[in-house]
Amino acid sequence: MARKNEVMELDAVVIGAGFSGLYMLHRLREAGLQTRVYEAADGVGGVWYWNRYPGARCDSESIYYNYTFSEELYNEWSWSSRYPEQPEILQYLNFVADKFDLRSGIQFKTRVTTARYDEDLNRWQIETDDGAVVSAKYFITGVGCLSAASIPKFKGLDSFKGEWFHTGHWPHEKVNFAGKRVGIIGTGSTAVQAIPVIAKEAGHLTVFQRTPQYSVPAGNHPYDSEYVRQAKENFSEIKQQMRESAGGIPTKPANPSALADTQEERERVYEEAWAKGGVGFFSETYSDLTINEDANHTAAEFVRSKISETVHNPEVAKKLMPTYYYGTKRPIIDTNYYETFNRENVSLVDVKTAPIVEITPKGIKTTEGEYDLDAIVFATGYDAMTGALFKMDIRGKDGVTLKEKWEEGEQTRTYLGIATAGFPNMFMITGPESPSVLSNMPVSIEQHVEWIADCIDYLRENGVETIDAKVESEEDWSKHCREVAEATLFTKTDSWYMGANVPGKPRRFLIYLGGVGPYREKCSEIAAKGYEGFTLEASSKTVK
Ligand code: N01
Repeated sequence: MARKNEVMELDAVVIGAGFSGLYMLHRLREAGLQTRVYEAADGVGGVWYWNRYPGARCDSESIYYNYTFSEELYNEWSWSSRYPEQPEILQYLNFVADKFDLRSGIQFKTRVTTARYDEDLNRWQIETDDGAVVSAKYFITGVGCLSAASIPKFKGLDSFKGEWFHTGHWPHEKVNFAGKRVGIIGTGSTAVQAIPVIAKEAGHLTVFQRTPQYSVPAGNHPYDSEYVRQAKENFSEIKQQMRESAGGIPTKPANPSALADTQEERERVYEEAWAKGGVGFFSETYSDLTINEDANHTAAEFVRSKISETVHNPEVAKKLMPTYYYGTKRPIIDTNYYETFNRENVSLVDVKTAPIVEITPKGIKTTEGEYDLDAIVFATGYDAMTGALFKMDIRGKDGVTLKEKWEEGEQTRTYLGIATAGFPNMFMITGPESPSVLSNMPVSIEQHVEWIADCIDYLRENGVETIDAKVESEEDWSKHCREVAEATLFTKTDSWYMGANVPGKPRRFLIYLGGVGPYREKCSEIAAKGYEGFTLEASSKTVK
C-alpha cells in the first residue's frame, strides 16, 4: 500500500468489489496487469454487501444470476432456491473471491475521492480517502447503477427520536422491530420485498405510499437437486441463450400482441404467467406491452383485478391500484405483498394526495395527520445510473468533471455506455446508456468486463497509448438510445429510469433498450473493426 505522499504506479485501478469489480480484477490479473480494486465496504459484494434489509433477495432466477465465465465455478456452486436471499448471494460472491484469490488485490474500507486524467503523462491520478495517491494507466468504474442512496430531504429528520434506516445501508446486526411501530416510506421493489417481512415482526407497520405498484407473485420455491443438476449439464447452452437473449435470461418467446388474442385467451395467458410467478408475466406474455398503450392496458387491468381479489378492504385495494403504464417502472415480483395489507397490524397511507411535510421527533407528519413511530425505514431508492459516479470528483481532459459534462453541459452522453469522450482510458462497467438495469445484471457485467479486458489487450498489443470515444460516436449512440426509448412507453412514466425520483436531476432515459443480444453484437462489431468510433493514439501520434 502506498504511504501518504507516495505515488504507487499501477496498470489499472478498478472501483468497487461487487460482481463487476471482482471479475474485472480477475481478468486484468490474468492479462498480467498490475491492478488494484478500491472498495468502501469491508467486504466484497457491492449492492449485496449493503442491501441487508429484511426480505432482500434476487429477482432474476438464481441459475441465471451468476457468473458464466467459468464452468468450473458454475459446477461448484449450487443455489438453494429460485430467488435466493441476500445472505446466500453474498456468500456466493465471497466464494468467488476465495476461489480466484481476489482479496489480495482489493483494498477494503477505502473510498476513491478523486480521479484526474493527466494529459502530459496519459495516466489517471487517483486519490483515496486515506490520503493515498496512485497513478494508473486505466481507470475502470464498477460502482453499480443503484448504489447511491436517495434519502428525500424531509424537514426535521434529525429531530426524530426513534431509529431510522435506508434499505441500501442496512445494519449488519439484526434490527429488532418486535412490537414496534414501524413506518416505511416507498413502495418500489425494495419495499415490496421488505413490507411482508417487517409486517410479521412489527407491532404495527404503516406504509407511506406515493405511487402504487404492479407486482406479480414471485413463485419462489426451493430448487430440487435434479433441476440444478440439469442446469449444470446444460451450462453451455444456458450461457449462450443468456448472452443472446433480450434481457439476459433465457425466456420463452412472448406472443406478438396482446390485442391479437381474444379476451378469454389473454386471460388464460396472464393467469398462466401469474401462477408460474416471476418476471415471465412481463417478458413472456406479450411483446407489445411496453410499446402499445392498449396492449399495456390489458396487463394493467389484469393486475388490478388481482389486487381487488386479494385485498379484502375495497378502499385499501383501491389505494393499492397503480395507473401508470405497466412495466414502465421496474416490474416487481413479490411474496405475499398485497396479502400483507389484509393484516390487522398494517395500514396504508397515501402520500400522493397528502404528502409528507416533515419528520417530527415522534414520527411522520403528512398534510392530513401525524403518525407516531418508533422506527422509520426509507425504501426511497437511489440516485440511479450517475449518482455513484458523481460522488467522486472525476476529471477528464482540460480538467472537465464528469458531472459538468453530463449535468450542467450537454447532458449524459456515452459511447456504448462504456466510455465517454474526453475521458481517455476510462471505462465504465454497465455505465449509462448500456442495457444494465434492464437486463440480468451479471450477464451485462460479464459482457462489459470481457469487452474492456479485450480492448486493453488490443491497446497493449498494438502500442496504443490512449483510447477515447469520439464526440460524434457518442452523439450518435446517445441519439440511438433516445430513439429506441422514445418508441416505447418507458419515457411516458416518471421513474428512476428517467431520473425523475431525484429532484432537479435532468430527465433522460439512461438505459439502452435494444436488448442484451443485439447490444453485445454491436459492441463486438465495433471491437472487430479496430474500435470503430474511438480515437486511438500512440504516445505521440494518432494510430487511427
Ligand atoms: O427504489 P425505487 P427501490 N415521498 O426508486 C418512494 C433494484 N432492486 O430501492 O414511485 C414519498 O424503485 C417512491 O415513490 P415514487 C431494482 O432495479 C432490485 O425500491 O417515486 N415516497 C418509490 O415508491 C429497483 O427498481 C432488487 O412515487 C417517496 C420508492 O420510494 C431498484 O433497485 C431488489 C419519496 C422508491 O422506489 C430500486 O428499488 C430491490 C418521497 N419524497 C431493488 N421519494 C432485486 O431483486 C421516493 N419515494 C435484485
